Amino acid sequence: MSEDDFFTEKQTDGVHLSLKVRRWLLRQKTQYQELVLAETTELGRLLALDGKVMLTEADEAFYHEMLVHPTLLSLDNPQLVAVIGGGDGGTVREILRHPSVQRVFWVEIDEAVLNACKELLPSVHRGAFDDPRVELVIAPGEEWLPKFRETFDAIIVDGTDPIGPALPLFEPPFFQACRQALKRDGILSLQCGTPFYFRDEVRMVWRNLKQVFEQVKLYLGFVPTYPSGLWAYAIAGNFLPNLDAADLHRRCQQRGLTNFRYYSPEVHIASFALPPFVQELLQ
Ligand code: AG3
Repeated sequence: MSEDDFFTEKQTDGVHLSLKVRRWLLRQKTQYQELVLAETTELGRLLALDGKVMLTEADEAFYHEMLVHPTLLSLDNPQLVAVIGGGDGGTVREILRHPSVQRVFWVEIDEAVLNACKELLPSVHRGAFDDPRVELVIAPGEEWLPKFRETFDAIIVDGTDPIGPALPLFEPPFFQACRQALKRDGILSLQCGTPFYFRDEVRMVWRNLKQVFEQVKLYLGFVPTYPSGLWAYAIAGNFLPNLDAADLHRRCQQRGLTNFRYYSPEVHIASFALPPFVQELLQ
């Protein structure tokens, strides 16, 4: 068995994750990054950018559900949503499940990623590219967003790690732009890495958000193919409602939301309970 049969992410200098590959589907240097799509032996198709796992078919729903639903279910009537990044379409797919949503601006920097995912990851986007509510914009999010004022009910940032080219999406100027582009009770959510290996990054994102928003909360989910599996998300706004599981159940029912793989109202509530080693990062 040769090493070529594996895709390996160097999660840290000393910890690597290797997924056995049955077939390489695409290896391409785009204008922005190195794109890999492959069929793994155990976890379905894999999307990687710059050597980092973005998703596998086996666990992408864990991530996309937890990035989207805590935010959209916190809003009474989300209509206008902006997604920054998320070229595979999984985030947009989950947003479109909310019947009140009228328009999704999907802002992705790399057209090559969009084209590859549209063709090779149909189980992830499930038609999101062709939904009439979706407006696709090819642009860097940090350049596109600043022209909006009090426009969006939610902004969801589905970027790569908060290091390297995606860093501007985790810095105060971009968060300021998000705040201005959100309606008064609008909500921002984003992924911010693993509190186990990426402590400095999680702390940096937390501090940057706190500088800009009245209320910021961190919550956790499990994504087996991401570093350590324990993944942090942040939710921020001027006003974050306190909903209990009964409220969330009611909203899910009203919106016809069933058949989640990871999300549930109980998981939603529990995901905000932070272990001491994570709380320490936020001091
Ligand atoms: N967005 C965040 C992936 C970060 C994973 N990091 C890593 N493997 N080091 C993924 C895009 C999915 N829509």
